[in-house]
Amino acid sequence: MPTLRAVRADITTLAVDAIVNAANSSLLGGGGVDGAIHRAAGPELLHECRLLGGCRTGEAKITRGHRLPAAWVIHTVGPVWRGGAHGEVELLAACYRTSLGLAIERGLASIAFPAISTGIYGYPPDLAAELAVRTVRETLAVTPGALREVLFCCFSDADRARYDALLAA
Ligand code: AR6
Repeated sequence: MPTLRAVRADITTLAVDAIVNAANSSLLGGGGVDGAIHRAAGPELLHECRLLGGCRTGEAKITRGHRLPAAWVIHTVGPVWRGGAHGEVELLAACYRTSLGLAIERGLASIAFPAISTGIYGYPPDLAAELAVRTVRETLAVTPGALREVLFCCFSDADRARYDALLAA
């Protein structure tokens, strides 16, 4: 079973095999972590994303990391929070499952997730963190692969504390 760990960092600085991007369905960039990743990766990332034909909510697509320290970027599209009764839970879980699936399929050893959907898309951070940790644990328990480390990349001290508590349980 890979190690699960929370770190407080700008995800664009992490030297892992793959970082996950909380993108939108166009895959053509945006604000938040998506904007930061495109700025750090350089224009070649956008060129590669243009060839992907977008991405549905809950699904994921992989590109090179270009100028990032991470070799790969896994772009996933989280749900917009609309109160919780519109499939948000299942769609957010699918983001973690499909992203891990791509990393495992490629034989990657390390991956870092941001707190998908908890910024501009408004998903309550405590519910999102609980779901993220549970889904990653459940997926890894049933998927053999080379993955050694899964990082939850937190952008605030509050999120870091949340993930530390969940991971200690
Ligand atoms: N490193 C790590 N985490 C970050 C960084 C960073 N550099 N920057 C922000 N976060 P958001 P969403 C955290 O809004 O809610 C974009 O426009 C942030 O604090 O980036 O899934 C896309 O194109 C929060 O905890 O993504 C979509 O249109 C988390 O990353 C839309 O936003 C996610 O916040 C997606 O919204």
